[in-house]
Amino acid sequence: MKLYELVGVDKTQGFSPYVWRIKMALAHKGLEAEMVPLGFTDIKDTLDFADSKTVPVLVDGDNIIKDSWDIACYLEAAYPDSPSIFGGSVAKAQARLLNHQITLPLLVPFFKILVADIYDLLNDEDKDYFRRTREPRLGCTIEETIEARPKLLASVKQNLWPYNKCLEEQHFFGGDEPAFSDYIMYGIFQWARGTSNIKILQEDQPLYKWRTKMDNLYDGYGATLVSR
Ligand SMILES: N[C@@H](CCC(=O)N[C@@H](CS)C(=O)NCC(=O)O)C(=O)O
Repeated sequence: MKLYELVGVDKTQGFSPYVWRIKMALAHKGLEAEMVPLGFTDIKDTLDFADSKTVPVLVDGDNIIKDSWDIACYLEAAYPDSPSIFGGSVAKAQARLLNHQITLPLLVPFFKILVADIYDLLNDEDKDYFRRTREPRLGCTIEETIEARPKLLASVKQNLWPYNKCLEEQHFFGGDEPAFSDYIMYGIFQWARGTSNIKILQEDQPLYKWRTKMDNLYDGYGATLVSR
């Protein structure tokens, strides 16, 4: 099995939130994949065979799967005898909602908070590509996002409220045990950990304690990503 992931200059430190979901899902199922590190400008040509412009892409024998949600569904169906990633069809339906729900309140502001630090991790060719593609989306230069960080951090903290509240009442988003909903959320915090030293969570928050539990899963797999 091969999993294609996104890296900067350091090819050992994959930082894509979408790839981390799948890394955790593979660990959940006790599966191992060979990681294939790609820079932003490698993605298009390398993943042409998969008809994908983004990572993650998973190759499992003759099966080529793109998009993190579809990869999770594939793993669940292809490996029914190992622990369920979703924990049942209702939980899967709810994870699908979470997958979309986090986009505007979390992924978008996280991206704006992290974008300048992500830029710093890239090689020169990827830096050019990243600036050219991201600045039109941001509506400002990468450098100008730094000024907006305090405001964005305040809105992220507010948008994290339901997730903190939920974790006051249960151990994981999956309930008593971690499930794909947890990996979707954890991917966002891995993205932040691997790219920036900005502190997003406070020690007294349920999400902070949950992240520590997530770090400790599967022999501390998530914590192998170096904090910036
Ligand atoms: N919906 C996709 C999104 C994947 C995605 O956006 N991946 C980013 C890395 S975090 C990517 O490969 N971007 C390539 C590019 O922007 O050129 C999924 O869930 O897999």
